[in-house]
Amino acid sequence: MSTDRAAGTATGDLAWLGAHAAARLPRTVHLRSSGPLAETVEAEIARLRALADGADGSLHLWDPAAAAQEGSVAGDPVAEVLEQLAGAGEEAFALRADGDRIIVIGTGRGLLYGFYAVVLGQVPASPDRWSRNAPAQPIRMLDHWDNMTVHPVMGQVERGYAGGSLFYEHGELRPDLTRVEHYARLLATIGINRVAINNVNVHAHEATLLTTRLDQVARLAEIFRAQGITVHLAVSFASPILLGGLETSDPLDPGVQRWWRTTAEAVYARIPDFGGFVVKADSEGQPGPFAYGRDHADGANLLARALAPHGGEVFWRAFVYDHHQDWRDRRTDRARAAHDHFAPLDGSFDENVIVQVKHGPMDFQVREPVSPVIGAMPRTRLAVELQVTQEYTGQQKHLCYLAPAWSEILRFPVGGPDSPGSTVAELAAGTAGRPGGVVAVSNVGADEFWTGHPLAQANLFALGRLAWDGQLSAQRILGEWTAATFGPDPLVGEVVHELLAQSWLLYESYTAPLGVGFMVRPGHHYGPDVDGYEYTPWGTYHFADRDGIGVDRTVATGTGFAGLYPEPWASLYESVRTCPDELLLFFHHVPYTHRLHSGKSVIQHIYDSRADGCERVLTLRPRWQQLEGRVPADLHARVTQLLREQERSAQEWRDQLRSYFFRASGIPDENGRPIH
Ligand code: GCV
Repeated sequence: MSTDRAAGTATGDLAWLGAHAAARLPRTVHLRSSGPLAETVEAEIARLRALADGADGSLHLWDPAAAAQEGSVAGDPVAEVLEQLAGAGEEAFALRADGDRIIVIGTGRGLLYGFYAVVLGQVPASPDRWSRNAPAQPIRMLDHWDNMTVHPVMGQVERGYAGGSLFYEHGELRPDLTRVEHYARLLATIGINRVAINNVNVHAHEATLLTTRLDQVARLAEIFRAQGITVHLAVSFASPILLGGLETSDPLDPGVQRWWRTTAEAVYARIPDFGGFVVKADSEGQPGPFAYGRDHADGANLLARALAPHGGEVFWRAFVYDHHQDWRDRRTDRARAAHDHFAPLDGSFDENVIVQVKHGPMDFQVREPVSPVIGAMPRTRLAVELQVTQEYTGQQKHLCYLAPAWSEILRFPVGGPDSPGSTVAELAAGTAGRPGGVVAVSNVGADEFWTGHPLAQANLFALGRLAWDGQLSAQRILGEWTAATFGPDPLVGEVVHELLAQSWLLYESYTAPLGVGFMVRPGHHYGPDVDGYEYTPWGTYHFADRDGIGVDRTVATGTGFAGLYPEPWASLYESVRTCPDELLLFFHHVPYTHRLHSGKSVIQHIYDSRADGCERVLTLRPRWQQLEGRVPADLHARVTQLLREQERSAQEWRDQLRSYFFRASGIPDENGRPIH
């Protein structure tokens, strides 16, 4: 672990909140706030002070009362900005330069966020006007898929690629939670305001966090609370049976309802600001309301009513599909499932239910269309679920900076380009009466670099920044992260940018062609296996044969999935002529000789992009070598080792896919590059 000030970086312990961030904090800081997080700000100032000397000038952190006493800044009365802040909620802050002073005004979380914004250089302080900042998404949440014990198949963190759990060890909370404290402050710097602390696949041991192990939740809640973050628990829908000894979990059963009410009361007696429950029901073996002939609104409202008296909320996941499919049955389409189950329930969920929808209709593949569910539930609070942990995007062994993908998703006007307020970001954020947001699966674990691949920290950072403001460019966010993590060295900035900026498209180029997903090894999901899932009960994803490839999801001849979108998307996806190349095989089954808009045939695209992508991967490590001595040695070594693995794996992807599709199609590569 390195906190090497001489090398100008601080990595292991502090990620982007180390010496470089500390160096930005003005030497003189005046804090005038009686807000709830003032003590946190004070402690953070002291902590950062110990890391670096700080910048010239002074920082003034005021709550609105202090600002009102001040009266004016740079000659302007503060009354107007205070009025605007009052209407913007307790997460908002305003920032302005006045000579060599930087002024931040905010209440509660707003002041904390404003403080971190200065430290991380997220908002430039203008001498001419106040920069007002408020988050676009009311809910900015991370879900942890952590088990307390090591699961025999899934390990301790399900789909975790950064070592064991940050929270738990040997089935209980870790005795030393110092790194959880660091983690909480890292999350606050990027505006995260909620976390869920256990896996949505709730095993028997973890289920007890709700009852007999509640003290452990309370301990974590205390740590996160100090950084303005509320804690949530993933619960099993079968808890009344598992924990309460009842014979049923039927949502309409009065005994079940009573059990949830009493349990929620006990939780709030211990943790008054507890956030609520996250539920995966009737999905991949988890229990749910279907067992009792009830629907998902019945299920969600059961929990919502137990939490409502205490202000708690239910995050009810829409990830419900049949994982006992018959590959011979071409009508069942996993892509339709969430829409089929949830869209008809729009308007039936209680006010404190948030339906949590994966961003695409499948499951966090490297490329998917936006889920039509997001545009189909105007009377329901929604949260769009993203995956920071890189399950299908290289498992934190490959570089894959996901901010460009998330930007594309958040900006997509799912309700139609001419329909105002219909981008994914806008629909997720909801309205004042129905606030929603963004929830993402964390990529952090007990690993000394937090994320396994040290450069995967950029994804966590970007997730928070985009949930705060979906209009920020992926490139700008990358610049913020790089400077805060590695300092101002221009070569470091250049190389990190070169490695990460295009890495999602690069990863796509040698792995999943044209919107086909799941060509991965079943189980662990790493590395190529074209037919890995094709004949399994989990769904069928490419239908490749000697003549063609892709899934026909048209209304005319396929599963009808394309028709679940509003216009113009339904028609655009329906027609092979207008469907975008990158999604062609998601929506259509076409001959290998089909010409893409790019001018290439499908088969030649498959051949070329794999070979080109791989060649490009081979250029990354020599470039990274140039940073030896300019970034901490341990971090440099870890990245070098992982780049070697990325090279090996990319070659495997290239060779398997090129060979597979040559053998399937019999069509040679017109460029004559080797096929095995
Ligand atoms: C937590 C995918 C993953 C599972 C995960 C599931 C989910 O299927 O492979 O490990 O389970 O998504 O989101 O619930």
